[in-house]
Amino acid sequence: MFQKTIQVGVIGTGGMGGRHARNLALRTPGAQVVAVMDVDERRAGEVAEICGSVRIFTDGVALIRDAEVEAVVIASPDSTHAPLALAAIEAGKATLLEKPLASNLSDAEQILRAEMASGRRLLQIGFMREYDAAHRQVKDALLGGAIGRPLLFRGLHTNLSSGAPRTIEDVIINSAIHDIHSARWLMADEVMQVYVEHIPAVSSDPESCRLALIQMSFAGGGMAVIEMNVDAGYGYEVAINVTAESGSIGADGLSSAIVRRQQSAAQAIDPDWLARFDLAYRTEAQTWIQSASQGAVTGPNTWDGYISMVIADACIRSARTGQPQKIEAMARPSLYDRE
Ligand code: ISE
Repeated sequence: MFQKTIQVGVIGTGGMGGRHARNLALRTPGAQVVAVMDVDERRAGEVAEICGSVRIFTDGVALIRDAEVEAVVIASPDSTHAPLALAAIEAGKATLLEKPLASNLSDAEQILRAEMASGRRLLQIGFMREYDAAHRQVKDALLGGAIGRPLLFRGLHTNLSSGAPRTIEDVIINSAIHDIHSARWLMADEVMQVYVEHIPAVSSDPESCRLALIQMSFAGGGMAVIEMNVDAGYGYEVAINVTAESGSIGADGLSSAIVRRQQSAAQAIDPDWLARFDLAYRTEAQTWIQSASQGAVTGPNTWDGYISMVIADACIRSARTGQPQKIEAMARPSLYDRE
């Protein structure tokens, strides 16, 4: 099944990078983690040890250029994504890049253009929900065509708590970007217009965000509505539903058992995305390694990362101005047609 073992370098060993490193080193046939990078050497050392005493770097670009490293995971802070993605494209290495593609739209466009100029897809973007079994079932059912054309996507995304109040920009670019991608993926269409309203976390600060309501209109006439609640207080939830021409399909994403006792029914809710999408992250790593070993990167691509940023940018403008915003973007280059 695997052509060869792929030697991977992981940049960023925090929660997400550490999880990718462990999954690749311990649970992904065909992958070998050979290097990790973090500015926090102690943290990098801990992850390196779990991965089997691999080499430790403090410079991400040096790791990317290292001859032993054949494929790269970028899971460092968002502001480092652009220079590292550009270095990975220049080095011609298959890369799993955590979302968002970049921390701003102009960097995202620079990455898209650099990859287009290289003539091949090297980046896979970490929209891991595509590898979640419940999401996959919904997608497959829609592709099967039994309930007709999708008309409306509804998404619910909660975070247990936000700690300090988050800005509307952070909430859209860091959290709701997953839902924006899910809506495009499941509706199989591109977004034409967005309208966003939000409830501030701090009533005197309209830049803060407690809850955002995102509406989107698609080119083919479909619609989406997304509730992004960043301080839910009860748990981490991602639920989806698609209403189609002759039926509807959805998944609440809760896989825990329902316990009925004393006239009540209870179901555990995960605390965070690492728990909720544990299996999806493993499948994502396995699929990425498999495609990289065959010399082609599949899955969510740089276009998906870029257009999500274009939509996110319009969402932020809509929240700030109170006005619907049109999506202005180039047509999708054929390099990014999904397999
Ligand atoms: C976080 O950064 C993630 O990527 C999670 O998947 C998402 O659900 C969460 O809202 C983000 O803050």
